[in-house]
Amino acid sequence: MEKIGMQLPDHFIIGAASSAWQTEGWSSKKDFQDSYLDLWYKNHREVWHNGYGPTIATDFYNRYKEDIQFMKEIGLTHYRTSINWSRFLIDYEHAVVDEEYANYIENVIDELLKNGIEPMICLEHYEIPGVLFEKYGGWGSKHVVDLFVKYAEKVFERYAHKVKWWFTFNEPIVIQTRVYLDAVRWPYEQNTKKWMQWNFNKTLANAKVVQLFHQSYASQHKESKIGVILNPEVVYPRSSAPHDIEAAKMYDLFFNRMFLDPMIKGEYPNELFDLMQKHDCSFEYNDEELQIIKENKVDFVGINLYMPKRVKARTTAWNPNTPFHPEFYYEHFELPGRKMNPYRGWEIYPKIMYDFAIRIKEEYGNIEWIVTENGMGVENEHRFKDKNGVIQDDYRIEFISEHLKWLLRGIEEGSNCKGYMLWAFTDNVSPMNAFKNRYGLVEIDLDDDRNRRMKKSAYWYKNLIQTRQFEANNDHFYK
Ligand code: BGP
Repeated sequence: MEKIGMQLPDHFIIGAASSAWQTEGWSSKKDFQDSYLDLWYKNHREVWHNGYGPTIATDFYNRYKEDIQFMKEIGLTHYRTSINWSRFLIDYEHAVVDEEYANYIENVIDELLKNGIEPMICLEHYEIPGVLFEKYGGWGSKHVVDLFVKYAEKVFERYAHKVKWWFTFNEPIVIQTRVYLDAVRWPYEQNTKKWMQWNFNKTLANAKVVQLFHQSYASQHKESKIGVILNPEVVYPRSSAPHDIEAAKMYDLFFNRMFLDPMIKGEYPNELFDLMQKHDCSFEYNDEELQIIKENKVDFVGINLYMPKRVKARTTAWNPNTPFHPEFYYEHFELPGRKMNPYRGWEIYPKIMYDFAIRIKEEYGNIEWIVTENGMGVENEHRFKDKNGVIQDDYRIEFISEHLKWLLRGIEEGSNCKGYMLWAFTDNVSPMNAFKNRYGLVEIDLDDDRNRRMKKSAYWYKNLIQTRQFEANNDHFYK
């Protein structure tokens, strides 16, 4: 296909992402410091691909210096990861810091800065302490909300002067959707009310941490800001018929606006309150909490965008004896002829970048945002190695180019997007899929002591960062 040359805007960030639990491994973790993910792995290891999980992960805990040299070689200016709440403290009730882990975090931050890489730090990438999950029901508890704020305070006390980019949560909707709505993850309990309460409590926790940051740290560190990483899906109705459009609207309300609206605009959509009442699944809240949410909006947002969501109006009757699920209002729709990533089972549709960019501009006050994740997981990647052992991941280069192309078009039209972070910097552990689908610019060779090797995409990324130019398909979608 004919190619067009693309140019990155000035100061546009090109970075890469990962998280603590997906990379660090359990070195020096104390026995009681399990996170929710660790508990899941311990309790139901059979569902984790080939038995791999968070135990060793990529061993970043011991190999971060080596990895940061790869970041430097690629020319990354920004690296996103998380701090593992369950490991940062030895007493969650009183927020007593684990000095050993805190020291490690400090060393990672210093090593990044020394090598010219800005750390972007998230406070929770599913790493809620397991004991808080078991004792209080995790994010279903308002007490846990307050413990999270205490933890955040300890983190800010130590690192607020070094880190400019902060995030409260990564994808706050995910765990409870898998556990309490769909019951496909441990401990597999369908409970829509719990789903709602987790949604609300995380939104409240976000607001309280934003408040703390703004009141106590922002004035001393003028360049710092705090946001949240959300994973809204760009929803497309099957057709322009009103019933399909309504189905898409309902999906958007329950899964996207559930977090976008209160965190960016400070208010939940009114329709959501009506629907919760109608289906008897309201979260517990009071006016004071709504006021905290209203007054403490994020400074910017990170958006994880991987695939489109397509829905249609229900074609089969909803079983009235099952608990309420938003699917009451829609069914999934598979677009005939869609392009797929067969390993992950996700549709590839790069125009989501443009469509989301325009939406955030028009509906969310054109708030500053960055793409905090986008990427392509591929199984058995070693089959693409050339004679020098370098994975020739041209599919990933094309995936990134096409998504960036559409994102740049959104920026040209005024969307306030400041950067793009690839998921992921190295291959790492996914929930359940473990090392099955590889996402990294840098390969982790499990058969060779987790040896690291740059893939073709890492060289391409390096060139992108140096030249700030790339080529993309001149397809008919692009003007
Ligand atoms: C996002 C998560 C990441 C990462 C990524 C890839 O939802 O924030 O942690 O896991 O998805 O998805 P998966 O690992 O399930 O293939």
